[in-house]
Amino acid sequence: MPEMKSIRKLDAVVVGAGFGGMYMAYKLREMGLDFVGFEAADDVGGVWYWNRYPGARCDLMSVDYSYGFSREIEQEWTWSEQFAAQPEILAYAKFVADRLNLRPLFQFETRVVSAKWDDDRSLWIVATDKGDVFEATYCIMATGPLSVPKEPEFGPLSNFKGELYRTASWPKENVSFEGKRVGLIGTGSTGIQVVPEVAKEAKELYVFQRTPSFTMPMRNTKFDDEFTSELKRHYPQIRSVAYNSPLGGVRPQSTRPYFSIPLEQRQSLMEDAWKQGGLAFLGTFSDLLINEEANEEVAEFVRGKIRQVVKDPETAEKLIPRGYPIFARRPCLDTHYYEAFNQPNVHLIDCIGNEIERLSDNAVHTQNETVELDALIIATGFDGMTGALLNFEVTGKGGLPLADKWADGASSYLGMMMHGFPNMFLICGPNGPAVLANIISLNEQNVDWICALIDHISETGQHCFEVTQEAEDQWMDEVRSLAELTLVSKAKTWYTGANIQGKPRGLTVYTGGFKRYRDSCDEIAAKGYEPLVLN
Ligand code: N01
Repeated sequence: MPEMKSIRKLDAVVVGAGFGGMYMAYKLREMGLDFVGFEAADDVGGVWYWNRYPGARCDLMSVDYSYGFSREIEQEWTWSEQFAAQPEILAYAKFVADRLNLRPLFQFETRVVSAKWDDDRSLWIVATDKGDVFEATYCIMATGPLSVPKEPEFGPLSNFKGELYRTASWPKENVSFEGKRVGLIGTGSTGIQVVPEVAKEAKELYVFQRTPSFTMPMRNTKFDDEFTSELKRHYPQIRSVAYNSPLGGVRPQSTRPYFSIPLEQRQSLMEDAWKQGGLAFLGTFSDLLINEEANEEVAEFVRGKIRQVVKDPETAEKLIPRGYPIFARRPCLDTHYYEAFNQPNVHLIDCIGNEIERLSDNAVHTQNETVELDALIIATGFDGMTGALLNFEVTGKGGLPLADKWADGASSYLGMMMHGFPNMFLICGPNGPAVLANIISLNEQNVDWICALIDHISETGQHCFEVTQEAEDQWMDEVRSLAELTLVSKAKTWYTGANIQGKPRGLTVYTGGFKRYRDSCDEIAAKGYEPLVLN
């Protein structure tokens, strides 16, 4: 343990300098609060700082996946394409940090190691790995839903003595796979983006796939000057549509149920959606996440496309997802993923019934085969939603560890607060719409709502809030009953904790959509924050 230094008293601490933490820091400074932000990385960007693997790209449109709070930033920043790649998104985060002078508000390369509520003095005691201790009225967790990578079951990874890369902490230096035998484990959104890029370079690429994902062509496009100036003229309208939509983004929505039109018309609309790319399917029919039969027909259509693209029928059958609804796992958007399997240097290793057992000096050993490699890429996903918050010591009233509160599953109010954890805010926490909505819109909405509550508390002469157990239970009932209406919980995913051994199962996402969620939050504020006890 580092030696403890002096204690600094603050109004607030903010943990994380991703898009949520950056906007929170900006707002707190505007409000004149005394606070410090902490960030483990040496710069801003959060998930986009760490995930700099080849092919990393956002599958939400760049104009959506950007801040709407500053008209100046909207006008000064120019996106180069419809779906921005990681370097451009990280450059955007840095641009915002420079433009708003946010970096002095953070201590970089600093991890928070504990956050403990002091019952007697009603404040948070926050300690860092630098040995600093802070006492703060508010503790604001902007730790992100996907910041702690999953440790795969076949570990330890250090058993492999060749070049080892994790997509979630990719090196800053250029990595060359030229002339190398490369293995890739994991075929979620991340692995699917890696495959076509590494396939261009590697001598051989072995893709270890357990559950095949449904992926659709992204069909990304570059923006020209004319389009960009039109876009910039229309930002207010774009934001308004986004904030009033279920996804918090400008994505086509449909009110047409799948079976409301004849088969031929359905087929023709699906062909159009496939040609259009992106998530056009979700804008073509309204009920794909609630009607199992409709969902299965669309899934079968996509399976047919995989058979058309992948030339080797045996490989195509292995790549075809079965046994769970399409869109129940996060729908992936790819650029020539299936096409990559037509290259002679790309090999699919099916891990169904052939689990990866262990790594050795220079190989991956599955139950049935040994694959010798020079380099190995791990893209096995994240301990989503709760991982970051359980990664250090967080204790609430009466010394209650967060891990105990969440022993049977993460519970919260609006994904922003928890009974037993007064004056703590979560930005995009579990049981809010994060991961099913545009997280930048949600970050902004959460931060604005939290800051309005902080203002309200100080205006009413109070300094402490806590959500009641009753209100939290009611919110969790709503989260659960909405989840039962959708097919989202019918797949084994990180959404439900099913990717981590021993993690409590259950969908920790509010599935009512961004607009309905925002309305609920606004209503609570309009009624004077009744479910919160202020003192
Ligand atoms: O992680 P995942 P991800 N043996 O959990 C496999 C966001 N994101 O990093 O399903 C063999 O989806 C696992 O197989 P299985 C996005 O929200 C966004 O790809 O457990 N395989 C699966 O194939 C996304 O949902 C963008 O059978 C093993 C893979 O690893 C989230 O990040 C881009 C294994 C993990 O897939 C996570 O995506 C990228 C084992 N022992 C990511 N253990 C955008 O574009 C795990 N796997 C915005």
